[in-house]
Amino acid sequence: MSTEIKIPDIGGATDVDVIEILVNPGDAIAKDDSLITLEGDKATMEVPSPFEGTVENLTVKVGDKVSEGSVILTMNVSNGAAAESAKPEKKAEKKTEEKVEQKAEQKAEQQPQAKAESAPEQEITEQKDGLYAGPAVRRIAREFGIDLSQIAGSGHKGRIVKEDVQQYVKQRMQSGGLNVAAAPAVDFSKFGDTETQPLNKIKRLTGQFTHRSWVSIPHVTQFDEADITELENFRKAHKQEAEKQGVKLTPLVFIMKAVAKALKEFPTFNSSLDASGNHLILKKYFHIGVAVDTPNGLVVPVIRDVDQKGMMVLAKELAAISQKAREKGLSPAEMAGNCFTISSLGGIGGTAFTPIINGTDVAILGVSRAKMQPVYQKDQFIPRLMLPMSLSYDHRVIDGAEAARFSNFLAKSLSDIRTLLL
Ligand code: CAO
Repeated sequence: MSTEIKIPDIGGATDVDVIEILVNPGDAIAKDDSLITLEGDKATMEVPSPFEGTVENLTVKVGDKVSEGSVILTMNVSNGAAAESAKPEKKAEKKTEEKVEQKAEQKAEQQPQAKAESAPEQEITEQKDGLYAGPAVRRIAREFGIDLSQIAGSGHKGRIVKEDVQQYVKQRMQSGGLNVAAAPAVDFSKFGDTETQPLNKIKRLTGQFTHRSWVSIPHVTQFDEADITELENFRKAHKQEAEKQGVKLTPLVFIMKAVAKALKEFPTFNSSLDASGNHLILKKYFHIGVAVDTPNGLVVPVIRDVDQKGMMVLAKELAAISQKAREKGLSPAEMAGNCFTISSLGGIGGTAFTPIINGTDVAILGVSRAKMQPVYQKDQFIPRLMLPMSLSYDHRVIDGAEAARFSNFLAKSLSDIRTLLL
């Protein structure tokens, strides 16, 4: 018999948010199984099924607002249950999170031998994911982006209790901060003259971001070289012409273009992990952050849609945004939305370095100063201009072989200028 299942008496609360749908069409439901979870101002509550039967259609979705009497779903109610339903209906019990938790705790304490199948315990703790955890614990996990399946429950029959979640968060924070003792305060003036200067805001923020990235991302750096002899010839040939248009054509512009091409070829590099760390978000746009050295410290403006822009446009944008970064400072919007970052120290010097991944990126390319080197080709050493590249990547997302392929691709693109210009 097809029956509409409605929101029972929820203590007069109205327009309460539906935060979880716990069943799907076709699911066989026992009486008192939880159907949906609601979140009011003060509590979360699960709505139990008044009957046994099979779910036909859901009429609510996450984010809907419901009140007493709103239809949640239609259910094909089993015969026995239908007969049962003819009896005076037991008023649905309102389960605030405190009540539910308390009930479960009391039960666990009073009846340690209670069977796992016992109906009240299932009603309170088990849901579609097969994990035993009450609504309050689930809500905390949701708020902190925690995957409950990662937590071993210490409660009765492996139930996950609030303390388990707290302990998990504590452990994660400690491992994130490496749980090392704070550096001792040293009075350096004991050893000679000193002067104390406060760190400016940019340096303090950069410190926080790079520290977080350094301790929370397993970095690996892949070193490689690109033969940019042809690229440099092309650049020099067009430098003056570009200058007439007020544009400074540096190797970085070609590198940006080659990176956008490589990101298209290797989509994993154009992604971010979500907050839970269990999903990869692949981006369909190609915005590249470029580290800029300013008198106040390091900032990373983002050049948008690099794949769609020509060299001259990119060179103009890079010059304008790095000048703004140095003279006026950047707005948060100008530093947001990066997919990948390039840190070029090529104008200054060095042979290689290990760049730290920027924010939610999964990789960063460090570029050092190109140098003429003897390269063995066709049975002889010939002078070629070689560009050192240092690709740091997040090993949770990218494997070494993939990084080596990305790096090879990048080197090949840079060594064949035609592929970049086409
Ligand atoms: N190899 C050899 N020469 C290079 C080169 C390379 N890899 N990269 C740049 N050059 C040359 C340029 O061609 C230019 O020479 P010419 O004037 O003769 O053409 C000169 O070095 C200066 O370049 P530039 O630094 O003005 O321009 P750019 O486009 O290479 O870089 C910018 C722009 C904003 C990235 C750069 O000025 C900058 O701030 N770099 C520092 C980034 C940084 O601090 N990274 C570290 C982050 S971690 O702390």
